[in-house]
Amino acid sequence: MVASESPGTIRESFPDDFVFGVATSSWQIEGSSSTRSESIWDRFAKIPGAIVDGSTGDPACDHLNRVDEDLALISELGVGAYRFSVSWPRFMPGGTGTVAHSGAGFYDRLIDSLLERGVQPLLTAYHWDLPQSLQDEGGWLHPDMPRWFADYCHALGERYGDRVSHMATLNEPWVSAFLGYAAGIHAPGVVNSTQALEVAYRLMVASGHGIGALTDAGVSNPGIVLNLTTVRVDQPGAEKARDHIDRLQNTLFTDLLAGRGISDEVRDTTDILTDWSFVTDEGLEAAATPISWLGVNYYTPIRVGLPRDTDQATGVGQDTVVYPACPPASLRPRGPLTTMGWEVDPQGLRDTLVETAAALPGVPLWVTENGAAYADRVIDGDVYDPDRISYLTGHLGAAAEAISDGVPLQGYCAWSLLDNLEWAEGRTQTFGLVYVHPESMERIPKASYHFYADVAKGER
Ligand code: NCW
Repeated sequence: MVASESPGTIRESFPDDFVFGVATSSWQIEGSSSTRSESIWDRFAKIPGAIVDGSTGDPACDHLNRVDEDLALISELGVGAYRFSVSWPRFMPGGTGTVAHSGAGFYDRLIDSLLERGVQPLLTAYHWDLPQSLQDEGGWLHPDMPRWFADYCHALGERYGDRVSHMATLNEPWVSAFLGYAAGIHAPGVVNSTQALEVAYRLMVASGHGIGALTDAGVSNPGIVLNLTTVRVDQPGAEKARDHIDRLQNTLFTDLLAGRGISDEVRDTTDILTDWSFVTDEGLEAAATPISWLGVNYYTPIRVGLPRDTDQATGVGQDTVVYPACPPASLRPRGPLTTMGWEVDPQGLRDTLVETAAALPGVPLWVTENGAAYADRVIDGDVYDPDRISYLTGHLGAAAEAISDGVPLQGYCAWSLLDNLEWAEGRTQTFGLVYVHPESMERIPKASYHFYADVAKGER
């Protein structure tokens, strides 16, 4: 075989300036809840059964006390970026007003230490841990929420904008709206599809105000992170449900960002639940505040089939209840599945990136999360996780192919650095490149950590 035909490394399939990173979020790793105010996830975790194994926000990964060890793990991984979120209840415990000296100082030290190690910090303002005091006022449904969120973002920009170029307002507003307000399986645990639709819109309005505030505070690259995915028909007859799910999963959010508002199809198919009278011209204008980058979290495609177990009263299949007003359908992931039950399909990442680039032309993209949960075991002090390595290999290949398709992809963050508190799944789902013992908190880099380090360093 001649040299030019040799496959080369994964690193070589990306441009030289492409950034490899790793991601976490505050509530999932920090712990030390006594040194911040209460978040909606602390309150939600107290509801019996809300979190499958009864986990609470403590100790999570005890990251507040082990930050040096975790920085060393990031450093040795050799990545160019670390995506983390600021805990709003730690930074601004009252929800509005005063910035907490100690809370803000923790992120100062984290950011400075990353920069000393040559790692670019990517900051997310809101990864689901809303101060409970704001929820008590009405949360994302409160008319003043865009202003409260903008003030919080402005304070973040003032404090860290000199050192952090890329900040995202929200992580996955789809999850906050539809898992938090329709399915009720995430905080605040509301089951009200009408409210879910309104929350989705209001989150995007608040994000637009947040983008404006970050810009005013001097942040050079404000953006947002969405969980987008390609939606496939699994059986003939499921086309209408597919289109509906695609609209509520993807285009509702990308249309608002692109200034296309809320489409007639979304309004028509959901008007049995809501008349959308809460939508205003000012709100739509705010939601379309230009972003300088978009983060895409991708894990799995959605495959839509005919109803399996249709609820006679609503006509909605059990599996699709998170998509308000969905025509009868069920979600039908095909194996291989991760332990989350999520289908493994790297082509889905390529398709998602191509579809997103078409929906938002000219907006630079990052894959801000991609990874897989598997049931890892420690054997003789090591964790061998070939399924995760195979998942990452496939998805990195798909990301490189998306670039060759013309997608302006600038970076990729693996989810996640650590086995952490997986929201309603507690500690039962592990996405980490690093194993974390649930009691001792000992960290053990898995085989996938060493694999990803080789990729980041160009050795693989
Ligand atoms: S649950 C979820 N995740 C995981 C979480 O650890 C992280 O904080 C999130 O950003 C991994 O990445 C995100 N996302 C929710 C996706 C739910 C898909 C459910 C589909 C049901 C139809």
